[in-house]
Amino acid sequence: MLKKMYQVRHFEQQTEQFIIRGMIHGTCHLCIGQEATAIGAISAAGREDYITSTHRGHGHCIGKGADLKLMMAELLGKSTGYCRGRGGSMHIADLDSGNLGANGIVGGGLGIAAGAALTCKLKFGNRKVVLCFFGDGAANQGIFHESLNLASIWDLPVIYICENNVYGMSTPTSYAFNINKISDRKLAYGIDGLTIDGNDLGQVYNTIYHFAQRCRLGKGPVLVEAVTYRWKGHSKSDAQVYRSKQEVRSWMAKDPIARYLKYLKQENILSQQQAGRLEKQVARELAQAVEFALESPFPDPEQVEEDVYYQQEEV
Ligand SMILES: Cc1ncc(C[n+]2csc(CCOP(=O)(O)OP(=O)(O)O)c2C)c(N)n1
Repeated sequence: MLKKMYQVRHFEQQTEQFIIRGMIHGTCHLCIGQEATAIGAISAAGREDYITSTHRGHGHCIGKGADLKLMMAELLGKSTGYCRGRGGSMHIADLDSGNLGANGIVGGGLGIAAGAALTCKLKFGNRKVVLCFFGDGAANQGIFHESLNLASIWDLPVIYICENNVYGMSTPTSYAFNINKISDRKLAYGIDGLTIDGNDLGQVYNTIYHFAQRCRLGKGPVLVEAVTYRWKGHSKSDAQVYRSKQEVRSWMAKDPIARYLKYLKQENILSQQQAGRLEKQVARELAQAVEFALESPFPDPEQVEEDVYYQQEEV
């Protein structure tokens, strides 16, 4: 899990550099600071389980085992990327590994998750579960209510994971909600759920592991609110006038990676040197991904319409 959190952090830092250099076209949302929620939750579920992601989805994709080379190529619009360079940062999907897709529509994954969970129930007898990630802003979309209600009445195996990173663009959750805990909305749907510290990898892992077991017993969906924070602006163009530097610094002091490292050291599981070696290994992997992406060709403009329209097979 530490390696995966390093992968997310390094991938995002490199991405930020590409953004600054104007090499990423379209928008791009960084999840630095939120690593523990994505990695803890996905690591707790099984390889055969599904995820739906968001516009801030690099951590979820890496958690599900995405190839950094293909991810970086996609971000740079190259033909070797996950969507052959057509999707960019917000549209990385890998159906083979159970990643049902990042999504540019706020709340878009909530409907997909209910559908996928219905398949899990009918086809796999609840053996597989769906982890549905969404932001606090998405929890105020109509689809949130429809998806949770349907999943509840049909006992679908979905773990709804609301990543409350304190803002929906520039709107603080304290303004957008009249409740203290987003997980309290579980009451409206007759399901279980709770609010956890999304920067505490162990807490995220244990919570999702527990609920995944419950889902597999056919006990229906749950709503987990993971409280975390994005260190960077909402997207490429965000002057961040809505928050103070001191607030950002106070959350940076709760760095989920540093916190997990401290735990590993305290418990004599990993030394400082071992952690350093692991981080260097990740940096090397990322350098290879960057090299691959930079050397890859852009898609041929002649093929721009390929895969956009459905091709009816001849009968
Ligand atoms: C349906 C829809 N409405 C509005 C937008 C524009 N938009 C993009 S991100 C965003 C804020 C989302 O906030 P949240 O769900 O809390 O996720 P976060 O960005 O904090 O990770 C908005 C309004 C969109 N992409 N889709």
